[in-house]
Amino acid sequence: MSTAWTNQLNWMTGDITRLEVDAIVNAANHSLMGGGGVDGAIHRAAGPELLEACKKVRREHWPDGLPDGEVALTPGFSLPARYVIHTVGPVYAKTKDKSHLLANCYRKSLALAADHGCTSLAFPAISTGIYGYPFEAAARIVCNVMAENLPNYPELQVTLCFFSDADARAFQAVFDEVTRTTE
Ligand code: AR6
Repeated sequence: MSTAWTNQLNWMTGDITRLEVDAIVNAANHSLMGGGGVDGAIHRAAGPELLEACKKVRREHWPDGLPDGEVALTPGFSLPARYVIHTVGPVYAKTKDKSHLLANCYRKSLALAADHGCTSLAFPAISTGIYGYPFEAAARIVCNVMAENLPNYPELQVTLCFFSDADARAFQAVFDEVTRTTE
């Protein structure tokens, strides 16, 4: 497998609401009405217009709520980012494999960003906070989605924005393992 995609992927520790990128991804919930974690931080930093834009998305496209693994785009309003891509990660369940839903969040966000001409996109660690997805399993999914999809978007640079150095280190370990075995 080609590893050229690794040049399109970076990661850092920090607050995603501060990033000057074309789009940031929000780990939202079905309602799109805001919440805790990164969702709350993004709504606070973007300002009240974001909630209004999310209400419009619900009315016009997803009256029953945004399903797991789906994506919706709004402007970023007061954020440095031009757009917010809202996605709903799966709630982790030991007895049910929801890895395809988490993969969909990443895959569909990449496609939507590219559709809107974005050349820089930042993701938080979707589902690994309140939704309880084990970090290492999620990191493996992220690596696989990036390896499979980034070659389709050669203009796109992706930043994974972790909230702690421990998460960034844990991702590094998974990334090293995945790229070692796919070289
Ligand atoms: N910048 C970057 N990462 C952050 C930030 C930030 N400002 N704040 C938190 N994180 P979570 P989920 C990290 O819980 O698991 C909300 O209530 C956090 O440390 O935000 O997908 C929604 O409305 C973790 O690593 O999202 C949903 O109801 C990662 O972001 C639910 O939480 C994701 O944690 C979604 O849960």
